[in-house]
Parts: sequence; structure tokens; C-alpha cells
Amino acid sequence: MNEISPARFYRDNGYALVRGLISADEARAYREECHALLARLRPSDPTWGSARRIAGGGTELRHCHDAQFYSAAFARLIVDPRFTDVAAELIGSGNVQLHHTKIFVKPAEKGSPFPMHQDAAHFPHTRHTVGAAIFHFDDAPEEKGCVRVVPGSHRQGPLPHVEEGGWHLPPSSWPLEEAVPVEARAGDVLFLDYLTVHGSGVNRSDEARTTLLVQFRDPEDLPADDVHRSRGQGMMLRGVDPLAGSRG
Ligand SMILES: O=C(O)CCC(=O)C(=O)O
Repeated sequence: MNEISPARFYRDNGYALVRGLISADEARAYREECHALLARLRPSDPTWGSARRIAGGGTELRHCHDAQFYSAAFARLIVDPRFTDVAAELIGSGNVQLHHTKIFVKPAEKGSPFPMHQDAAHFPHTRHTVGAAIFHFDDAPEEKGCVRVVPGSHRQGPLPHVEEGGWHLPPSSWPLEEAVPVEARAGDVLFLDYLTVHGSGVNRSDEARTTLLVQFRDPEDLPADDVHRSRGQGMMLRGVDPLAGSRG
């Protein structure tokens, strides 16, 4: 039987898990790079207020935005054609532009959850090409709080979110437990349409979960609202910016 291509699966389901996009050895090295970088930075915890309520408090998240400004290893990874070629195919454009990057480490036994949401609620765009690539630097089984998705939810378009400690969907209508867990191995990359409803659970395992999330778009897909700027935004990861001459 022919396997469905990641682009076809992504179009139909709003997500695609690409197995072994980087090797297990590379993932291990990036894992060390993430933990070393976070150890150098001042600790900050971006756990959403809503996540604290859901988890009953006591959970933590460690993070770093714009990782490529602190370590060249991440600058190399975000322009790696193994990644950018897939991103280009999924968004149907030869040109791939950076929106932002962030490292997330969910510490062992208490890594914070993410309530269900669409990324579109955080940074809406006019043509909805925005996607996320979640690089897994260690295994992410269900007990580690892997990402969970609602397949096909991207076809519903932007949904109203509630602003109760981080934009998210009402948990009563969108329970995390009913979403499909996307268990991943070190080296796998999960691509998510920014309209796909997703979240993730608490890391209850004895090992940290370590990921780099790269948010990308077609450069001709303009923000609908001036929100969520970041230092690296607008960098070309593949191809060219056809609107370069018309940007302010
Ligand atoms: O890494 C995760 O568990 C989910 C992250 C996420 O949903 C987000 O940053 O929008």
C-alpha cells in the first residue's frame, strides 16, 4: 500500500509527524544544547495561568524565545533543508519565512500542560499559511506530556478563544484528554497548521521533555494584527521574500 505523503496528510488532518527528520545523535546533541542554554539564562516560567488551574498548580515549564540568537546550532537547524523543504511543501510555497522560535523543556514529574488552543488566536494572519514545526530532542510518549491534536479541526477556521491566563479554548468544549496524543521519538518533527486545535498534558515521567518549536509562514501571508513580534521575525529560511521592496 502506498504511504500518504506528509503534505497530503497535513492538508487532510492539519498536522503531520515526520519521523527521523534529524538523527537520534543530532537530537541528543540538540538536547544538550537546549539544557546548557537554559542553564545560562535567567530562569523564567511561561506556564499559562489556565494551565496552572487545570494541573492544580505545582507544575513548571522552562523556555527560551529566539533560541538562534543565543546558540549558532539553532541558527543552522532552522535553515536546514531537511526541515525547510518539508515546510515549503506543506505550505505550498517555495518561500519560507520565520515567525519565531522557542525552546520548551517540560521538567520531569511536573512539566506544565498547554490547554487546547489554535496558534492562530495568538498571531492571526490573512492567508492562514502559518505552521509550527516541533523538533523532538528526546522521546515524547504520552506520560511525558506529548502534544495532542484534534485531527481536521483546522478546517473549522479561527475559533473564538477565551482570555483566562493565556488565550485558549473552553476546556469544557475542548477537553485535552479527548484529543489524539502524537507520541514522538527523538529526531521526529511534528508539523502543525496554526488552525489545528492542540494542547499537551503534564509531564509525569522521570525525564524532561525537550523541544524546539519553529513557527514559519509564507512571506506573502501578512499578519492580520500587529501582535506577537519577535527578534528573528521575517528572516528567510528558504527562498526569497517577494514583498521585500514593499515592506516599510
Ligand atoms: O510543546 C507543547 O507541549 C505545546 C506547545 C504549544 O502548544 C504552543 O506553544 O502553542
